[in-house]
Amino acid sequence: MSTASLIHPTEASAPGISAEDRAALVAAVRDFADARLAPFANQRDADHEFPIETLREAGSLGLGGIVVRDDVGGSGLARLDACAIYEELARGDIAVAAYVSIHNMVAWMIDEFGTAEQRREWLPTLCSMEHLASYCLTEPGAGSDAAALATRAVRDGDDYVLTGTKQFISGAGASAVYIVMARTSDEGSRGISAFIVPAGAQGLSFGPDERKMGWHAQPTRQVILDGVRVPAGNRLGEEGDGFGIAMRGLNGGRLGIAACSIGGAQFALERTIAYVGDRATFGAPLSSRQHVMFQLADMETELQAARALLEQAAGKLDSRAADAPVACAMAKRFATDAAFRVADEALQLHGGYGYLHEYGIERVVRDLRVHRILEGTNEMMRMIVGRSLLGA
Ligand code: FAD
Ligand code: 2MC
Repeated sequence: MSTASLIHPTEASAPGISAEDRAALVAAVRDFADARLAPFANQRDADHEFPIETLREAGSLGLGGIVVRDDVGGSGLARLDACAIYEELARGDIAVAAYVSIHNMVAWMIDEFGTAEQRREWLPTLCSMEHLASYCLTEPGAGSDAAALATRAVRDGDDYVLTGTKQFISGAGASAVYIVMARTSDEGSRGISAFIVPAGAQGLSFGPDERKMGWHAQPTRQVILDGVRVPAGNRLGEEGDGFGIAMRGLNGGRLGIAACSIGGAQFALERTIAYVGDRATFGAPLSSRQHVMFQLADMETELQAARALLEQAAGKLDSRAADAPVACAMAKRFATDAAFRVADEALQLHGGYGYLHEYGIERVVRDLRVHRILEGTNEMMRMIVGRSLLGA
């Protein structure tokens, strides 16, 4: 089967394709990552290059609307399939894979909560990645406490007028579509609505590209809304539904980030296995030392455990299980912590060479560090799990 036909299954496939088809899909995505991402990852990191043309190629393979229904150009796959795809992409380039995951989160939100008209208007070009998307929840004064957001959307006739500042927005400036969570009343999390804001809207501007530790291959900017007028038809869901929409988007987003972490760490582990076979100290290869062997065994075990937890959470989200948000939080916390540890140990096993840019391991460590912070910090993930245990 060709890549395109794998990613665009001919029959409605949710809640997933067969294990055999998934294996073929994973192989096809791996080929794409090997050819179009991995060879350029270090240079893109050094140059801070956001590879928009490569993203469009990914879109043409069906990676722009992985879990979006196929009547608007989506691939109609399940979360389990999506996680396998993100993992493969991240073996090639974590920052690019993570952006693909964020773009897909936005596309899913429009698919799930949009009207028929909104789906037809926005999704075909998002699925092809001709247009890129950003998710705008965080503000300078509201990160973990997302419901404290202060951006306002005031109804004015057939329009809403949005004013406020969004902080740390991935893809901002390059994206054509922004989902903006804004306050339409003062009722806490129930006073928030979601809006589709197109690039080019008057009053929309962007801060400078933030200088950051990792994720250099995608831009992070403030999104500044100064009296941005959008038609009421750009509201996603009803007034007051915005926080729930944002949170449900993040359930899938957290799976995506977890999968990217596992993929990045898997790359580092594979590099390390090759390295310790080659590198000799005190007259013998590093791989002959039992300490090193045990370390590799633990790294592999941690990644397999993370993958198993992730697959369990993806299955729960696919089947719309009541405890899916908790399972997604648990998987995100565990996988991002485990993968970061594995990447750090991979760097240590490379000795001084691990610290050099050309080996690609220090990039993995830098890129994975932020996965423990964004899409909900790992402390917030513990809050979600802990509250469910205590019934709080
Ligand atoms: P804070 O909320 O101020 O937290 C600071 C620290 O305190 C954290 O360790 C936190 O876990 C801890 N903490 C907070 N409250 C508690 C508590 N009650 N108990 C215990 N510990 C607590 N956001 C978007 O909306 N869209 C994006 O595209 C996006 N992309 C991002 C890209 C990058 C590179 C980065 C760095 C961030 C991005 N974010 C984005 C924002 C990200 O989601 C937030 O940074 C994150 O949610 C944390 O918010 P904060 O930075 O305000 O930290
Ligand atoms: N799935 C579905 N619904 C959810 C949910 C989830 N994961 N989390 C909360 N809700 C609902 C909840 O059921 C409640 O619904 P209702 O009003 O019907 O009762 C409503 O949302 C309010 O929930 P809480 O009372 O738990 O709200 P609280 O203000 O206490 O929020 C917390 C708690 C920590 C869960 C939330 O603020 C949070 O997730 N913070 C982290 C923010 C975050 O993840 N930001 C990521 C930005 S995007 C990013 O970083 C990127 C890189 C793209």
